[in-house]
Amino acid sequence: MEQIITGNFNSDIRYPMEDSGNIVQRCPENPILTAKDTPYSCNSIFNPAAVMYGEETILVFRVENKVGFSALGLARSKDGVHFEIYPEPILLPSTEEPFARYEVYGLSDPRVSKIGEAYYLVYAAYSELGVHPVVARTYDFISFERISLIAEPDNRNVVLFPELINGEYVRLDRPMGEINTAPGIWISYSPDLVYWGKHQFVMGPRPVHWDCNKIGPGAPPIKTERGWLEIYHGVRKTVAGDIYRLGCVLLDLNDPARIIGRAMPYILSPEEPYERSGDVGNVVFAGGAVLDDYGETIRIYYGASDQCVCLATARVDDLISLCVNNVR
Ligand code: BMA
Repeated sequence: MEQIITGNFNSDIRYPMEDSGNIVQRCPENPILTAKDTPYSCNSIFNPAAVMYGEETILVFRVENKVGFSALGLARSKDGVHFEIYPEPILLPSTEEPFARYEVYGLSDPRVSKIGEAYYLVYAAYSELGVHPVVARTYDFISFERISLIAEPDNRNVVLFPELINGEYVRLDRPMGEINTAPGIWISYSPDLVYWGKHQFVMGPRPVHWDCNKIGPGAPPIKTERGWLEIYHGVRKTVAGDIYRLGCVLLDLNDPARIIGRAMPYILSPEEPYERSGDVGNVVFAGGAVLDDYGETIRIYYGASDQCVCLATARVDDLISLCVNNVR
């Protein structure tokens, strides 16, 4: 009797089973900072940048006040888990041109990179003209010198590599536009942090995957022997709203536009109550990562549900294996 086959079966079709397992471990004390810990009035603190400052870990995070505007706050810690918050926000929207007109609606999503002896803070400035990344320099996290507005709108999630590569400053960012409805990560180079060029597309969302609708740089790239480890965020849109997760990719040390490997599964997904619900539920959003144990482990600082500041750790080798074993 003739067999009736309904549908097309193709033995080449793969069902990927990669899993990041327990590579990334949440800090049991999460959330490590909330609005209740701030010495000033605010609605929420989240999306922290992180950097080592001598023996201390410094976080610079987004503070949203009760009017709905954001500025940047700071916290410091000797053990990387217990933080003391500076008595007032450290950076408010500028009142001086040429920056003031681009910052009227507030500042968000900072990242910090130490390059040489200076610390460079990059944040997203909001105004009716759109969202622009601004870079500022500091040596003490008390006074900041704004250097430049480094892209036209709309562009966000700029991370600076922590050293010059082939004599140039290098950044990853995430431009957004009308035609490209699935925004991805680009790279650009600069001799002075003011003039940027040699823009190149690095990677985009992957169809069907957890990062299928939008991706953006997360923490500034971490230098490892095998390449630059970049922890990025990926968004999947669902009928119930967006889900923000974290993934990782390894970029070539000498030519960071070249991908060595990109992990297939996410490494952190909203799971805990503080990640599932908040002002914007189902969001984990990393802005900084620092190395520990002579480079063997990494501390990832992230915002959860646009509400609070959290910490997770991982072994660097595990993240690298996840990237290089899943080249697709
Ligand atoms: C992005 C930014 C982030 C925020 C995320 C989730 O577009 O606004 O600051 O954490 O959305 O709401």
